[in-house]
Formats: sequence, structure tokens, C-alpha cells
Amino acid sequence: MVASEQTLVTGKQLDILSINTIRTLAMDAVQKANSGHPGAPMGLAPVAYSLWQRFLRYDPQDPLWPNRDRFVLSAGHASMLLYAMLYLAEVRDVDAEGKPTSGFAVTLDDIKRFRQIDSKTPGHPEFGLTSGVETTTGPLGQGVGNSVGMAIAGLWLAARYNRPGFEIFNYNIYTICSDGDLMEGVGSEAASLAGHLRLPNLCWIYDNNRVTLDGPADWSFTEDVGERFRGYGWNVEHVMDANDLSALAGAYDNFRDSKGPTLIVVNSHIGYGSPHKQDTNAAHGEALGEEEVRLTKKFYGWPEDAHFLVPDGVLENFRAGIGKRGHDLQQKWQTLFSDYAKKFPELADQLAHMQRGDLPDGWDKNLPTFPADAKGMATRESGGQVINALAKNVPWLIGGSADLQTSNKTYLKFEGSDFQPGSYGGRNLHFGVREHAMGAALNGMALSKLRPFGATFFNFTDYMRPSMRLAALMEIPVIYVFTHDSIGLGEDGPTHQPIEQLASLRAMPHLVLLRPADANEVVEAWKVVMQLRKNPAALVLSRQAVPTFDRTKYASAAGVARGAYVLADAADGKPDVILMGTGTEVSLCVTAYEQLKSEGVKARVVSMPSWDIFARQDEAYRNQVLPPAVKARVAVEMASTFGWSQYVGPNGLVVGMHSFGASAPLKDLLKKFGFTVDHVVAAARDAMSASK
Ligand SMILES: Cc1ncc(C[n+]2csc(CCOP(=O)(O)OP(=O)(O)O)c2C)c(N)n1
Ligand SMILES: [Mg+2]
Repeated sequence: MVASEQTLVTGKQLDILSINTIRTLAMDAVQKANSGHPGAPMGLAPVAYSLWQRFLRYDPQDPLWPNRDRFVLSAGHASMLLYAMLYLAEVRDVDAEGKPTSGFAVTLDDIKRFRQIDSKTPGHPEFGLTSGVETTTGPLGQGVGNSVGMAIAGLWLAARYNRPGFEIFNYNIYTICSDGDLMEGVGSEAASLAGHLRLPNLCWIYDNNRVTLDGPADWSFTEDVGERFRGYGWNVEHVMDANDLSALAGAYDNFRDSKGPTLIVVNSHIGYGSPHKQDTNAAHGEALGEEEVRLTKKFYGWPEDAHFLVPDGVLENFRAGIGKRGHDLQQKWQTLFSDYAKKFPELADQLAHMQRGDLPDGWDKNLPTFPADAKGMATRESGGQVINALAKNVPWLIGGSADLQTSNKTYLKFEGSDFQPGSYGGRNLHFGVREHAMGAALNGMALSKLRPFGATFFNFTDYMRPSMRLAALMEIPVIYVFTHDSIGLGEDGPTHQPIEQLASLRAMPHLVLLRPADANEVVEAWKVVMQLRKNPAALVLSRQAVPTFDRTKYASAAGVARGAYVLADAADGKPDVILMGTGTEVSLCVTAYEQLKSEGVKARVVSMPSWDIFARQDEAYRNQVLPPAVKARVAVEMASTFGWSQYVGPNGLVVGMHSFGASAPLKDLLKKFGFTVDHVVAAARDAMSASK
């Protein structure tokens, strides 16, 4: 078994040699980087090894095979475990289209460059950067949350696309999680949702090592986790020793037979084999140190001075294990799928579109158009009509609300089918009052190539922001529908009235936020959103009615596609003052514009539904909409004024919110906080005087 002897070992010894290779690679990489977490990969190496070698249906030669089992490392700080697995299993790199190349996802050189600039082995696994990484993890709890969405997607695909004799989709989701994942609220929400949905394709493997960063886990975490999960309706398995490969295999077998989600509680030792394995800091968040690395290698029967050693036989072992088994499964599936494609060309075509991230032909047909109407309707109402029209055209647009579907208006009425245990083909999800788990699950669904949407009150983005941030970081096109978008929601009061949320989400890289002004802008906003491939998008919609503008009098709503556009202008196109706003405040700007016009003032109204998209336009267009020469500018938005100075400039004024809102009927709130025509007209005149 001693690797230095370079004898080819077989059977159980080969297993141990391979497992210790994972461990020593993790130790060496962390030591070289002098940063990272070696302990968790060392403790978990046998867990990942037995799963990949004997169970995971995954073809290293085709890492994006649609029916592959998903392996999620929710404990992202243990990233070296994943990198070691990707390297040893010889997972291929993929090109921009997702086709495997002849290169590898992770080479030994990449492992030597762990945590270095531009390497494929960053501190925590990043989706899109390293082939084989199914999702970005690191913020604890997110990976387990993603895995629930992946399991939902897998079951939905199976329900919708499998046909008798053609089980195209039957994949499982395996997630390694740590104490932190199960302490985080999002992990609990996600587990509760998965238990309710009885997702039989979901397996969490809990690294019960009884330590966290600060010290022993029992300083802060003493509940009976297995009992908790049984309460959620999960099947709970126990493995008493992470090094017991046959116990692990038994637990994986039981998972595959189970009718609901499975938690496998695996007792492990962080930093297994290191002399200070009980001293948490030694194996945790920092390198072991040269001397301890040496002693640990000695314990493993490893040559103490070898670094990044991959003994003879180890790569061959992986090739003969997951390599061959996975490739055979994938090839068999390809044969099945080509028969399926002949028999069900339409379904196969849909799947191909989905895999590429393309919309189906005719995705935007029969969208509503709204006639001018002074009374108008709430943008959440028009939004509900548009999402229903789009969902008819795009079969894989699916989603739901965090218990506010009647408020958010996102229910797909024409479908009428709900995603529930036993009806996994439903397109309406009921996430329950679990915004954060909804956000995390939406990410998992998008990573599975569905086009997911999730809805709640705009104010409760605070409850799901960490998942939105990861969607943005991963550049995946999740759609958020947020209604009740300002103090305009009225009587529910300041606890429900968003103030700083617009500014904070506008500050998030890659997230596209749109706050449309009327029903026709809602249609255009949805069109923009649907065509995004690499950006999550937030549609910010109102509870209260807004007039539907007469587009024969004012400009076409098609301007939404450019982020901001001139809605109403001075007769000669040379305004003395610009009024700009978003959403429900645009109609206030228009009324003020009409009054100023009647008083002989040349004004312009700019509707600015999306700062993000406007910022991407060329300078000529931006200067056409907001001519630099016009310094008198007023922005109107029922939200924090933070950020508007970039558009109004030093002589401009912002009519916005400088405090939290209040509980009152809308008309009283508008008066109290200054969202009146008189106030906007006065601000316009002030801005004109200031810029003279
Ligand atoms: C949301 C979040 N909070 C904090 C951290 C920082 N952090 C990294 S690992 C860790 C806890 C480690 O304990 P555990 O989850 O049991 O993992 P183990 O060290 O046992 O592998 C913490 C707090 C994080 N990654 N994510
Ligand atoms: Mg732990």
C-alpha cells in the first residue's frame, strides 16, 4: 500500500490509495496556497470517492450530459475535494457551446495554482469557470437550496418529457453539506420544501464532523439533526464512520430505493489522519503547516516529501470506475435519445432549445397590447396577463410565488396545474413562505435549463438577496417578479414598503432590473427579460393602478428595450427641463409635463425603466435622451434617492424618499411624502432657476 513502492495495488487497497490521493492533493494544494480548508476534504474523501466510483451516473467525457446525476458541494469551502475529484476522474473541459473538448476541467497544474489569479481552482467552486462545477457554492446553505431546485427540475423534466419506454430523465441530485449548511435558515427552508414535495431524487450527505470554524459544533449546534429531518418527512440514514465504504454504499442504495428525499448523516473526522485532527483550527480555514503535512502523510503511508503525488494506478482506477461506468451509461442514453428524437421530434426539439438556452419560435406571439386608459391598471395586473401569454408560448417557463400568488398575479391560469407530490409536471410552484429557499431553488432550476420565475413582495427581496446575488454571479437567467414596489402599496405600512431595495439591486452586477411605467411597458419589459441569456432579471411592479398612456400622443413603449426613452417632449425637441422617473412615478411626471406645457414651459419626460440597460447603450443614444446641455433635471421615484445624482447632475433635484414610509391610504401617503403634481412642477421650476 505504500505508494513510494509504486506497486500497483488492487481492490480495497486501491480504494484506500485513491482516497489518500484525494486527501494529500487537498493538503498539498492548501499548503502551497497557504490558504484554504484542508480538513473537510480529508474527512470527506471516502464519501466522495465511493459516491463517484460506484454510484454517480456521470460521464467525465461529457460533463453536461442532460441526464447526468448532479453532484453539488454545498460546503464550498471544501473546494479542493471537488477539484481533486474533477482531476482524478479526468472530467473534460467544455467549450462555449457546452461541447466537451480534448482538454481537462482541472489539471494537476491547476491544482498547484489553487486560489491563484485566473486559475480554474478558485477558493470556492464557481459555476461557468470550471467545467464540472454544477453551481457556485461558498455561502453556506445556498448549495443545498440549489439542489432542491435541481431535484424539482429533474422531476418536472421526467413528468413532461419521458414517454413509455423512453425514460429520458431519471437523474439524482447528490449534495454534500456541512454543519453550516444545516444551521443556515435557507438550508432549513429548503429541507422543509423538499420534504413537503417528497422529492425522491434528492440526497443530502451531511458531514457530521461535529466541528465548525469557531470550535466544537456543540458550542452552537446541539439539536438532533436526524430527528429534525424526519420531522420534515425525509428518509434519514446514518453512517457511523466516513471511512466505512460498505456502510456508505448501503446508505446510497437505500437512498435510491426511497420514496422521498434522503439525508445521510455521516460521522467523520475533520482533517482525518492529521495529528491535530481534534484541534479544529489546525484543519480548518488554514494550511496544516509543513510539519503536520509530513506527519499526516506518514500516517497514510505516503512518502513524506512527495508533493502532489498521484501514485501509479490511481488515475487508471478512476478510469475503470466512474470513467467506464459513466461513459457506458451516457452512450446508452444517447442511443435511447436518438430513438426518442425520431418518435417525438417536437419534444426533442424543445429539449434542444432548452439545452442551448434558446427561446422557442413564436415565443412572443399573442402578447397583449393595452389601449389607452386614464384609469389604467396596476402593473402587477398587466404583468399577470403577459406572463400567462408568454407561458403558453414557452413550455419550460415555470415558477411560482412565496405564498403571494394572488397578490403577485403570477399564477399560470391557463395551465392550472400545480407542482405537488404526485403531479411533478405542474408548472405552478407553491414555494410557501420561504423566499430564500425559493431564490436558491430558482437558481437550481435555471442551472437545469428551465426558465424559472419566482414572485414575492419587492420588500422581501431582503429575504432572498443572497440567492439573487449568486444568480447574478453565475450569470443565469432567473426571472423575479416583485410586486408592491413602493410606499404606493399603502395601508400595509413601512414594514412592507420598500425604500432602499431599488438602489441596492441596481448596485448588483449582472442583475437587470426593470420598473415599467404602464401596461404596455410591462409587455416590453417582459420581452427584454425573456431574451436575456446571462442575466437574472427583476421585474418591479405596482400594487396600485397606473394610467395606460395614449401611445399615439406619447412615444411607443418599445423604447423600454433601450432602458430609458423620451416619452413626451418639447414641441421643438429642445426642452428646458427634463422630468425623469420610473414605474408609477412616470405618470406623475407626465401630468406635471402637461401642466408645465400649459404654462409655456418646454419640458421632456424620460421614462427610465432600467438603469442597467440604459447604461449599456452607446453614448450618442444616452446623450440624445439626456442631452448634456440640459442641466435642469428632476427625477421622481418613490424610493431612496441614492444613485439618482448621476442622472440629475449638480443642478438637478430628486423627488424621492428620505425616510421609511407609513401606514395610510395611498392618497395621504402621496401628499405626506410629496408625490404630487404641484411638488414636481415646483421642483422643475427650481431646477430651471438653479441651472440658469
Ligand atoms: C453564509 C456563510 N457564513 C459564513 C461562512 C464562513 N465559513 C466558512 S466554513 C464555515 C463553517 C465551517 O463549519 P462547517 O460548516 O461545519 O464546515 P466544516 O468546517 O466542518 O467543513 C464558515 C462559518 C460561509 N462560508 N458562509
Ligand atoms: Mg462541521
